[in-house]
Amino acid sequence: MSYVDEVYEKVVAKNPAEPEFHQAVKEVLDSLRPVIEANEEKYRREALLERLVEPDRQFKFRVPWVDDQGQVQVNTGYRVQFNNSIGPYKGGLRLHPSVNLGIIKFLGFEQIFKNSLTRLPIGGGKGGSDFDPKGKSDREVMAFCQSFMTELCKYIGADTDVPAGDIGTGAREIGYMFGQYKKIKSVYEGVLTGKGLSYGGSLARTEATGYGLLYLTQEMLKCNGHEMNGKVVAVSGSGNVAIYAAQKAQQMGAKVVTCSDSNGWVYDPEGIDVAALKEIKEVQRARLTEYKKYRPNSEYHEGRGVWTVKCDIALPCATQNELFLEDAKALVANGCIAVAEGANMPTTMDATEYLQKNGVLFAPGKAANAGGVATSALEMSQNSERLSWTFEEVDGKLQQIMVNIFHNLDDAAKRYGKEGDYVAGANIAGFEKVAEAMIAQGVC
Ligand code: NDP
Ligand code: 2IT
Repeated sequence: MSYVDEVYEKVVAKNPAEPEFHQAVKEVLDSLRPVIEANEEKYRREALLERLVEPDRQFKFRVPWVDDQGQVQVNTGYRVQFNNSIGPYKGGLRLHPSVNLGIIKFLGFEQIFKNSLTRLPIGGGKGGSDFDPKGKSDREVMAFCQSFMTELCKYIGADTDVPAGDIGTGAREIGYMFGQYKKIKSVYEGVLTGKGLSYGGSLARTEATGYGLLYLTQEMLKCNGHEMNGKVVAVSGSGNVAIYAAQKAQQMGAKVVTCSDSNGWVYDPEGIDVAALKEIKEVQRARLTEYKKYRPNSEYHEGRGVWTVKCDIALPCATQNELFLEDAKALVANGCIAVAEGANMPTTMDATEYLQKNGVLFAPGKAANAGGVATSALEMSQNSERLSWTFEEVDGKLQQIMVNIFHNLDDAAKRYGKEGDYVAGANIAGFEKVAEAMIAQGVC
């Protein structure tokens, strides 16, 4: 059996009931076949793949807090420190009832390669909790965040592990967590990114993932003879990534006609009103059913259905495994030319294969959504030098990083005879730097 297949089998056997982690590992290992096969004996002796798929360490802890009725609630917290061969662990904190160890491990594993692709000095990690911020008062969210950080603060630090936002964790949650870290440790340091601007946050971090997604998509289109201007775009999700992806797509001259949340989706044939979306989601923290009040000509549908709308470009920006084979078939039948993942692993493996086989340009999340973590790394730089850069400076660096990432994957794919396969390109380019650093640092 090949080394790659052997390692994958071991991962499944050693980590049962973690299907998302298996999926993320399989996609990466399948892409790495040509790289590993070219040097199989060396990698096998180094046990490089075994070391890569085993987190450095993982923490699982109790998070007790008191709700507004005086009832004690208990959630489970996680932090997986996956790989710090190229820099301190870096990755978001997901707060969603579906969170479990397998989901955090899949996200942490993806983060290793994503962070490597940014070419900035950040390793891979991820954390979170099964806490659901939806419907909670600000005081309840604060109580949870303080309890979560009371334990998490033992394992993180500006040069050790720097968490940030993800699903359910935005500026409010980061603020409460930062306050608690500072109170316990008495250290004012850049231990979290995505902070508010008044206490060490970076301009453009809020916009960065969505904007970065569009900068990379535009470069991919340009290199394949297309442009964003005039395109019809379907976006899923209506959170941080979706909102700023829609905004930048519109600034580039495209028309975004959909968005969604976990209850339903909106079709707005005249183009999504981003200001209304921001008001509903960022200010009111309400559901998408409210959107029709702002745009009477739009349609709201219960359930899923974004990918059935005719579009040129699809940007899944909600969560993992939200674009299935049947969706891929609908997109291809409707003439879609490009799919770029704003979320982490939103496209199932069979859907990805179908899109690629049918000539759809496909940018995987670990490249396409890397603008968020890249700008987090820029926030870390600003915190270290105790200075803040202008919006234009940060945004300019972000654009350059996203363009470089695209060319980095494009080149890696070509080097291994896989021209246009940006999934393989991203995995190979991300792996090369990490593998080199791991080997240089010896067996550890
Ligand atoms: P938010 O919490 O701001 O928004 C998430 C959006 O996705 C909401 O519209 C939410 O709907 C929807 N959603 C979440 N879970 C589900 C689900 N199980 N089924 C259907 N819809 C769901 O998160 P972000 O925008 O920050 O994150 C979106 C994706 O982007 C995630 O995959 C995240 O890992 C990834 N990402 C985020 C980055 C960042 O900087 N924030 C960076 C890189 C990637 P509802 O409100 O109903 O739950
Ligand atoms: O998935 C991701 O890259 C994020 N949630 C952002 C991580 C970060 O450290 O900014």
